[in-house]
Amino acid sequence: MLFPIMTSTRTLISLNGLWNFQMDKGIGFNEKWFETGLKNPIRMPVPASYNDIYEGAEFRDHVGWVWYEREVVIPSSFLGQRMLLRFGSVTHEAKIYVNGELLKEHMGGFTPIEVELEGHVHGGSNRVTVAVNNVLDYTTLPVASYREEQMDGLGNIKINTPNFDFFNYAGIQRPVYLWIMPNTYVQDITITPSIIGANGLIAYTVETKGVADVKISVCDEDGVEVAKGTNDTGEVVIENVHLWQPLKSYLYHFVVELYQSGQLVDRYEEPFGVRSVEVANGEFLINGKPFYFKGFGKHEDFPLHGRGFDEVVNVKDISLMKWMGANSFRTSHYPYSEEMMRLADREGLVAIDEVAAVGLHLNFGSLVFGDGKKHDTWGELQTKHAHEQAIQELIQRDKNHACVVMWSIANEPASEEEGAYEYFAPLVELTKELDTQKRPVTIVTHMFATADRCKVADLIDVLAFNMYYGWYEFGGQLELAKVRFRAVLDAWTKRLPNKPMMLTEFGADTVAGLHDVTDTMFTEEYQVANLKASHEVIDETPNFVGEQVWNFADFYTSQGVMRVQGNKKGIFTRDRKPKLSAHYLRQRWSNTHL
Ligand code: GCB
Repeated sequence: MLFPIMTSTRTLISLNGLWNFQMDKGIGFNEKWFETGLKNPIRMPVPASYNDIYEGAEFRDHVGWVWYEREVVIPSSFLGQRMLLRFGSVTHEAKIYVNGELLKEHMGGFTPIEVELEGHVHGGSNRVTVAVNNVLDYTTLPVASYREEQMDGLGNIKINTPNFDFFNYAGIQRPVYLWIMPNTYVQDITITPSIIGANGLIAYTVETKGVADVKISVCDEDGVEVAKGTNDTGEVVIENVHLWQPLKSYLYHFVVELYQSGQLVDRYEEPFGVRSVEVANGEFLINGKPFYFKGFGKHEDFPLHGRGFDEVVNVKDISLMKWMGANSFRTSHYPYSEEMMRLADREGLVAIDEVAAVGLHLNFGSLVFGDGKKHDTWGELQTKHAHEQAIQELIQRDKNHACVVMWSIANEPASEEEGAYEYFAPLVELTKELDTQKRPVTIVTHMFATADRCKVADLIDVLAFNMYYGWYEFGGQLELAKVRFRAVLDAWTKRLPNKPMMLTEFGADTVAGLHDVTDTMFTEEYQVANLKASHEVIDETPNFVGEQVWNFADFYTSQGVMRVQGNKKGIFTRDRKPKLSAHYLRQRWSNTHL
């Protein structure tokens, strides 16, 4: 899938800005708001999560449908061309109407939606209406429990409880565009680079709509053409190739032009990097050199915007990561905006790209906070279809990104329960089959899925652990935590001596400004001590290929007795001020031995 850009043959018009907005208490579809227009709209910025824009729990915690609407003026000169309405994402379910007509339905809140407009719009003013539903359940990714209950005095209440630890922000959270292009057009480009000696070998496939002659060329960063071809599928060689390297990126442009009778009809440019990724002998190799992941699990999360796209925050976050000596992040726990992935390509940040498969564990916490029953996670969940779709859409969208070095197809599933292997084996296979670059695949596991219990470890290329010794186990007892952590890792080394392993999460909740001389949980000093304790252990462990701290910044969550206005495991506060640990990590990560 192509990222929306302007070229000499394509026009891109932003539809960001203020849209009309209305909450729906269950009457919108009956009253046909898509036909009548919204009756009592308020103003809503797009892109943004709607939850924190207006006051009141009823607004923030609304469960169900909301409606967005705006007029889109189409110049008559565009009619007859291909017109796309393109949403970076709509979270989680969308029904998109144009002039009252339902043109698209989409489920899955973190991948783009394209709506073909030709034949459904006229020159002048057209009305776009988007009904957005934030309900999640046992069939969706992420996973949540959903039920309706009759409550005295309140009537029928919808209770939607996330099975994950971030706020269920929703709405039109990424940019919206009108994209106009010729009817004969480049539909997709797949680039598969490899390195042969000093040269880059670029295998490519160009998909087109309509009959045209295809010309492709590769341009370097100075705009100089370094390779060219005339087929829609083939290989070209870049001599003396500049490699894309972690923190030292180099991006070529793959330019596709379509010609009819010698006339240019469409042109598209895709940036790409030449690098190799491989797992061998317990190492993670980028361009044949061992790579050690230093960085974070993150969230798209910021005050007021919620999960809404924010270029300022993205640039700042990458700048802060570089300031710390970090070289990587995981898109925990859902695909991030395409703009962020392009920025990571440009800045040389390495990414583990994750689908929104979080919450696939029905026994985590259910004994304390849930219904107290023992569940059969893989028997009860019905996420297979959503999961396949999520993997397909992620790879379709992100396949050409140099920054993506590994796919994560789930976070903390019930990998220790019967049925996990059978659930995941086909999904790992699907991921490998779809990715022409054959990047490594991982499943991020939780700390209780130990080496003797985990059923998916043989399926994956890198063991990616979320382990909170010194927090969820042996909190405040770091000497004990180290002993347990060491034993757990030793058991993994014994089970899979040749598999690289890394931490994708470790850390401690820390309230900025809280201090103590003797290590005490929640203080800034304890966060440092906790990280140091983990470092002591992993530095002694063979085949350890990286550490990503949880989390880059504090982030908002559902309310609960474990969360103080959100999750406080950030190394930065939610508004990006450093805690003590930022300075400690900066020192460690600037150390070249890692
Ligand atoms: C985890 C989850 C992450 C949570 C984190 C925590 O293991 O993957 O989503 O936020 O723990 O802080 O508890």
